[in-house]
Amino acid sequence: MSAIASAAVDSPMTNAQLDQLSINCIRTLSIDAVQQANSGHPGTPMALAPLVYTLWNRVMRFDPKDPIWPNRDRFVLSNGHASMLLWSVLHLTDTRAVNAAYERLGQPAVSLDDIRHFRQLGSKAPGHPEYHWVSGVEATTGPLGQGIATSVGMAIAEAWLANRYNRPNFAIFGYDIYAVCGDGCMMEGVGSEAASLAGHLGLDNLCWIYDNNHITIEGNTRITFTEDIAARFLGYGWNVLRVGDANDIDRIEQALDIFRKTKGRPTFIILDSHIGYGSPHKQDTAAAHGEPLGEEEIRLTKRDYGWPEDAKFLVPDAVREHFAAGIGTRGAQARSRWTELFTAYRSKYPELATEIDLMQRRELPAGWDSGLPVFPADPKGIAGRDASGKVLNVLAQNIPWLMGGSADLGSSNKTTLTFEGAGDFEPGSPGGRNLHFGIREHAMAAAVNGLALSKLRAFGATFFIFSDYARPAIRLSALMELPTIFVFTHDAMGDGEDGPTHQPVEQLASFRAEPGLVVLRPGDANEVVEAYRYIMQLRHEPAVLALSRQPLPTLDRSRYAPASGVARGAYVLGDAPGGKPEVILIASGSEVSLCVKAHEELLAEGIRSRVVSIPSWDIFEHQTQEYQDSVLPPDVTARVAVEQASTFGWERYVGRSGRVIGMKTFGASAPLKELQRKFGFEPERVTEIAKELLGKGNMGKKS
Ligand SMILES: Cc1ncc(C[n+]2csc(CCOP(=O)(O)OP(=O)(O)O)c2C)c(N)n1
Ligand SMILES: [Mg+2]
Repeated sequence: MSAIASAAVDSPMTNAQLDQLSINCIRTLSIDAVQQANSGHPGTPMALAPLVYTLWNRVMRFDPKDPIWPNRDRFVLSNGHASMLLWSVLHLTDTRAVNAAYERLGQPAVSLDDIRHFRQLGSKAPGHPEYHWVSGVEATTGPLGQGIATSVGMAIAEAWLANRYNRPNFAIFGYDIYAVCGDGCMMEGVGSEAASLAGHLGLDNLCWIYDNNHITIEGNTRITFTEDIAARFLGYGWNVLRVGDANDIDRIEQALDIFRKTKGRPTFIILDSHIGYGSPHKQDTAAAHGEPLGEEEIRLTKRDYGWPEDAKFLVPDAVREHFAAGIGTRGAQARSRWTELFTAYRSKYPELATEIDLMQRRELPAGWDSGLPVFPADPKGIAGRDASGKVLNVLAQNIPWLMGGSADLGSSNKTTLTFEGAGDFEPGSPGGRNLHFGIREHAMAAAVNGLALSKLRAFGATFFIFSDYARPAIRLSALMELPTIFVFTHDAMGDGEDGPTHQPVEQLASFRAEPGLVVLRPGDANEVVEAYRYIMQLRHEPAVLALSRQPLPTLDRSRYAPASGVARGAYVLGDAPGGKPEVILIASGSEVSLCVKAHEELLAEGIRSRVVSIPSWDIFEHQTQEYQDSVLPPDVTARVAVEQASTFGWERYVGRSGRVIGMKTFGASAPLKELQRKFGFEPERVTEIAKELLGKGNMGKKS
């Protein structure tokens, strides 16, 4: 009879036996799920089961009955391919599900049936951890390096929250962030950026545990990764610890204890492990990384664990009870103490408590949009980035938990919060609202995700062209349905002389292609205001704001439609008097005023022109067909779209017979005016094409 069966039948087990039983249960669930799915990653769950067991059952303050309790410790599985670790532990701790409206539901976050259907459609045990799909997942991971980088934002958030809301005897926020990572996370650039930032900021609430198994997909890391990682993290200013045996749960607990006592710097624990631990033929090989062990090897491995060889998806009652007695009891007590504390806090500091409540539900405080500027008509106008700076400064005063920063371009992006008391978030001084990410765009975007996961409203900024350096994290923002804000200035050729390295071409098209991401390119200062008004009300979508570097004329809204049309994505700015248009000019951003000029010229020539501002395709396409047709009547086929960006995708608005003035090449280094001439962004070019479409062009004349 196996150890588990005999123990269950005979005498009660010792705690050490229960520990081992629980660890082996995580291992065997992982092995069985991968085998059943015939796909997945068994080896790392087998190796890290003791770590995850120790962290969850002995250390973490997490109440499985309320996985969104604000003061819980956070667990991020940055090596997301090891997802079965998370599914196993969420199942064994009986973590409960929460829906998007933040009401707790009765059902389990991950049922045994979900695990049996690992990686299958609809299962709450998908291939990689997915926030918003499975309760208890703190961040979507899978693209290596993202989880650890996101955890830095979570740590910034905790420090900020504690600084703002804690009062003497009221430690409302005081949680830790644990991230587990592997060689891949250590090799990815974003991990290095994030580690450097966390070390600089001295985030002592942050602990990364590195699974040092010397294995990646192509084999032993001696072929790719031989640096001294401890030296690297010491260089970053982290506290570096080592646990030489991933099965030594007491040592693991000690290391985690040292982390909790370490002040002034983050902790990095190097955990030496054996991928595929217990598998006689696959341990320590790349074969254990990403394929099922196979039935025979599973039998041998279970024998090694002292587990019934033929049992599948076996969860002994003793394991469930052991978790209930560990994290279950500890978590419930911690949460109920906190709830009591928060009740007292609410009566003593009602305003602060209300802020916390609102934040948790992603709601905005009363008066959040009061005092937003209204920009008077002005032919000289104001740059999109300058208007944005003014708006952000008003919003941040109205919304105390709105914060963010730039990747060293704050003065160019105009994202610096300059009002009295805005302050900087700095090492040892975590109260400021201005974050300084340094020239680390990717870590910035991931950190912004971490801030948003912590329920703060956060923005990150850089030049639009460098959004490419942040893209993987922005994609995760959309996948996680986070209301993050990315402020990208220098959105076209406005920085003419900097040349093609700095001139975005394909960025708008590619962000527009991203599901769930709201892309806005406002056409004048009042559209910037309305864009922010729209963005701030988003609760589950990230927004990318593309803003001009150069001044754009502020349209006279007594002559043209109000900028509130932004909320519908596209709107008719100006029309021919009385009657249907014969040609439609469509533009976003800096090309809106250009098209307005062309529109006026066409009207003067007796051509019935309509000009449409389309700051956001995404928003427009969510309007009713009726509205869309009212802006772009299907039977008006003479259409010209103008945008200083790739023409890719514009066919959908101009149709087969329309024309697009856009970019088909990279830009060039020259003053903006010359570039506008070279690439055809001039009103004359627009009118010429419009007339051509109407058969009224100067046919013989060369343009
Ligand atoms: C950014 C990114 N690149 C590539 C992959 C594909 N991938 C998944 S796991 C893996 C190997 C990871 O090695 P390691 O982190 O050491 O994990 P272990 O095999 O030790 O669990 C790779 C290349 C990925 N998920 N993300
Ligand atoms: Mg590895």
